[in-house]
Amino acid sequence: MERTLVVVKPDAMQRGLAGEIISRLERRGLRIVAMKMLHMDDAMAKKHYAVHEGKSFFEGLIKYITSSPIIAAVLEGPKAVEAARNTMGKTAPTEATPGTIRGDLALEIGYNLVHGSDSQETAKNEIPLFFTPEEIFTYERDIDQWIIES
Ligand code: IDP
Ligand code: MG
Repeated sequence: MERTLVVVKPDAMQRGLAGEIISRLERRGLRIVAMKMLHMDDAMAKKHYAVHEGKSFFEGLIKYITSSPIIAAVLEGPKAVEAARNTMGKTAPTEATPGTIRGDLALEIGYNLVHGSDSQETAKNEIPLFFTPEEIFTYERDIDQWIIES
């Protein structure tokens, strides 16, 4: 089953939107298989956002993501990467469709509330930065028979 990394970013934590964000992803049908609260330090932030190093917004992005504790989670489901990113909406919230997390709850690209892996390959690289294999659970929910086609 496909997995994706989700991060409830500092602005979402400060605005009390953690429950709302996780709830939207969970209600979509995605299964929470790992979750923790942590405060990312500089080194971890730079590793997580290494692909953006050198870009104009990089320093601001590192300052933002390390400015408050965050919640990291691994969500699982069919096409979990695509499902999570569609539920989040486009990176720039003003371009995100209403009904998405960013389209409903955010305005600025630098305060877009949530992170989601952009491919299965990215997810495989991002997840181990936040979770050890022991922290990721393998289980089924009774309701999965009504969400996931076998
Ligand atoms: P994503 O989070 O939708 O995958 P990316 O392009 O990977 O978007 O960018 C990572 C994060 O960097 C964004 O979510 C946003 O927080 C921040 N970011 C991206 N572009 C800009 C920008 O132009 N200005 C400020 N922050 C940006
Ligand atoms: Mg990205």
